[in-house]
Amino acid sequence: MADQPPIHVDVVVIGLGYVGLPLAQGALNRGLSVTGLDLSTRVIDTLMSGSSHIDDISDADVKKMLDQGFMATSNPEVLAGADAVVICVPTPLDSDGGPDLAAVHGAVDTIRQYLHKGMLVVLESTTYPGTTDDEVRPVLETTGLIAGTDFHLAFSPERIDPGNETYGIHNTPKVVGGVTAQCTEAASAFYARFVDTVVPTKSAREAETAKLLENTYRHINIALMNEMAQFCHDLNIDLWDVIEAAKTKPFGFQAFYPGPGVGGHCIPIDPNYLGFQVQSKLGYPFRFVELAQEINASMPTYVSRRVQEALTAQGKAIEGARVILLGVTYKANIADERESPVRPLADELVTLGADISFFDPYVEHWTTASGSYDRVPDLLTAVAGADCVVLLQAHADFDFDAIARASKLLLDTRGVLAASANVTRL
Ligand code: SAJ
Repeated sequence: MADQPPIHVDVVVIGLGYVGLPLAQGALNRGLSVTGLDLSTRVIDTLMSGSSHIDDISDADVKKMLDQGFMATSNPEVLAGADAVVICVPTPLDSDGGPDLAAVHGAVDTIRQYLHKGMLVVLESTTYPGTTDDEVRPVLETTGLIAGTDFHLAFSPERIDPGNETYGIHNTPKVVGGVTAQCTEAASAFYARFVDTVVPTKSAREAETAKLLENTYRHINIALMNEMAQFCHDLNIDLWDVIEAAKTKPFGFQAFYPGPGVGGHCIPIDPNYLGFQVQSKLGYPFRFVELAQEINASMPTYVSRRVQEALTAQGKAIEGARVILLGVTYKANIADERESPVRPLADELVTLGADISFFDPYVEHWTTASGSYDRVPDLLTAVAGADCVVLLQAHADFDFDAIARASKLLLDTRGVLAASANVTRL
């Protein structure tokens, strides 16, 4: 119908994944009207049928969102009536390890077609410093509208921690940086409507870089623990005990832990954005990130070597050994398998000739480069029948003591069990 005024909505969220959907939910719960825009008809149909496709939002949550007026659509015309639009699309790495901003560019081009005076545009997708100023702003200003005058443009990093039951959208401080001071003010006022604490930065660049600092900090400190785990084992030092002692220091120390590698859609990926920017813009490497990436990525191979070593100590060859992997997601207590280090571990073990199986309460069927697996039907029976059990994700559903009792040999990569005759730790 021509000349119908666009339907007003406070905010359109582009990208309804683990970042966009909780953001939409948070805004709805503080009385904003929200429409979700996504390219995936599967996501839209799932949400509009009252079901959730992500860990932290239940079906009941989605039904409540629909009752609050939420609508998911693939029709970008909803942007015509939006006071604000927040971009929450994925920013993976491309084949040569640089940032793949295709989804961001697509979202920005869509917004450009509906950009109108007074609109607030916020990018939340993790990216390298300068993206908002140099990649988003110019495209939007081809409309003739000027950022800071006719519309507002800012960056605000997402701080979703999947599975975190303490911190959510309302009580996690929100960093906000605009391409102009007025943009920072406008974006801060927007978020203040549903986030308890808003932290304005000097500009979008500082907000973009703050996110990368947060995740690079984690990435590097995890790598430090992973490297220490290797030489502490060789020096017969119990690193888990070392960490428990060090963390008694009430200031100046935060505990990180070794593990089978670093998974997820953020920690193994985001620091490379900073490394990419430094190398491509300045011509020299961000050495910390490169070293951390190398160490974290080597952990699956290291764990496979530790399995082989443990079997050898029991006079068993890894060739033909039955090895069961417990926990194949990327971290405990969630179903997400993205970038999980357990896949490369499985492939290494298969290459060494092991006969692998898996159990994970969140995963029924699992595929790696070396094969497809169904979850073993009975955990303790499978554990008792295995030559080596590898605990990889310490899901709260596991009865660790029962598993240890049933195991001939168990390699604990998460330090949840005490070392004993049949239990060895990373
Ligand atoms: N890991 C370790 N040792 C540690 C901590 C983590 O091996 O001491 C591993 C985990 O097993 C996992 C990976 O690193 O495979 C990432 O762990 P994570 O706890 O950082 O989990 P993410 O990536 O789901 O969530 C993180 C957020 N986590 C926390 O702040 C605790 C945060 O960095 C970001 O808000 C979020 O990524 C994001 O979206 O950027």
